[in-house]
Amino acid sequence: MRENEKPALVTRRRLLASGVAMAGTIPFLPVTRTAAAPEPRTAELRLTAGTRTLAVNGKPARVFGLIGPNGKPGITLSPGERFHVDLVNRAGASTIIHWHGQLPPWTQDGFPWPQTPPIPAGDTHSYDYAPIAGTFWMHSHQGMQEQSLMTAPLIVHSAEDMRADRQEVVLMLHDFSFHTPDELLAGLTKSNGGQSAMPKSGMGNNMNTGSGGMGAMNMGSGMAMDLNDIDYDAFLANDRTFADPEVIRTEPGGRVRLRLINAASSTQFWIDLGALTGTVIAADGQPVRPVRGTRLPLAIAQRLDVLIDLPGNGAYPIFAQVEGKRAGTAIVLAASGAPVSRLAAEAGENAPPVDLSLERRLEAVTPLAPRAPDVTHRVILAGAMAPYAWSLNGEYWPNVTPLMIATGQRVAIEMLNHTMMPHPMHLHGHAFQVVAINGAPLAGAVRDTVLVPPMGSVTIAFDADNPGRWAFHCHNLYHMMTGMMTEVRYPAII
Ligand SMILES: [Cu+2]
Repeated sequence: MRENEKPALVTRRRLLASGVAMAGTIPFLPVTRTAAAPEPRTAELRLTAGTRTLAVNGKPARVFGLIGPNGKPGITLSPGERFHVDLVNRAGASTIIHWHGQLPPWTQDGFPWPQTPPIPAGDTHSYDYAPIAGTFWMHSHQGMQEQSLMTAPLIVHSAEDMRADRQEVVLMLHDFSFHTPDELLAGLTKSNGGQSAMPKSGMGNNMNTGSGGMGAMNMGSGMAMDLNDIDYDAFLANDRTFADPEVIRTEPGGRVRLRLINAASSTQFWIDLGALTGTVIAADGQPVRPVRGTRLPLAIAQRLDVLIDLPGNGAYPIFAQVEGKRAGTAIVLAASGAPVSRLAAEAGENAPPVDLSLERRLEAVTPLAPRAPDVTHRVILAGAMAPYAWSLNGEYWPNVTPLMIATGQRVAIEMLNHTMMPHPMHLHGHAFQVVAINGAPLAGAVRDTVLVPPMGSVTIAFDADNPGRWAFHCHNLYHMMTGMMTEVRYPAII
């Protein structure tokens, strides 16, 4: 809630929260606002791309940031409010910000097409479109600024959100290195797997040798899959590490809507609710039929909304453990007044690879209407760790052949992963439904990012209703930077 909004009724919860609101949390919503519903906002909201300093492992870290009109990261919109934003570039470098999962006209998507170049340092660019409600995020699509934390939450409230008596908590995840993104990429692409600036156990080995390095996991078939291309210095939850987690005060016995956002550049997590059980109610901002769980896989760029009923007066850590590692990060939900002790040591065992166990259980509340596809594109995901390069249909961005679609078509894209890496695939400008996994039909979630596991396949379908040029890519930043991106294009777009 922004400062100029005056709710008619301030609940006990809201009072409780207002004293402890910290970066990454959204202050409570009023329960009753019928008499005081704000007029639709007409003025632009200001979003500033800039730099800031974090403390990570006791050392200062200079990173980018996207600061919204209330001085906190990102933007939160009220029901019916337009995304009417002036993006002010104070980052000292050109930038362009993508509104991940939102469905604006393509010229406002925040992707550096020739027609929509990056915003020069010092300039301001305006956006104005009707957003869709849910948990979304924003990140730079310029170079590797995303790795330097040019990311923020983008939360669009629905009318139902405003009626519900529940505390909203945003948990945004990052991977962090004191090396520059250029150094990290150079460490990966150095030929022959030789000594790099950032040695990674197992890197440079043949991917099928099952060398057992930190980043390799045996799949039980004698083959090893590769995880975690980069050895990061820290993993962050709302910019904080496992050793120094954010503590969010809650109402004893209250209900929390946890908005999980994996904003990491190259890391997938298992969300572990510990002693709590949650109910997943949305994936990538789009409502799904409720699914209960305590350990939830979260691929790069994905979001999950989870309702949690807090059992009492305790303190409850929410862990995010990196796949293939013991390491991770956390936040703590602690009842007002409850003592918060130091978190126990990190997990005793490496987490398994993030998988499609949850994806298989998800069902969209609003699925696509039944219809056979008018066009089906098959896309082969290829590449390897050595040499480090990744492709779609044998092509490396920007030298690609667009996948052509036309307005009114039902489009299917069948993605076949011929690699030993998982690839979180993201389509801009459209929400798609997951309609098959490994060839088995499914009436799955409607979302914007889906994981295609090693040697697996996933088919998505969507209605072509947003003419333009749209990026379609792996959301592992280093895969994208070495080629794993193509274009989905409508005809007659120039
Ligand atoms: Cu990938």
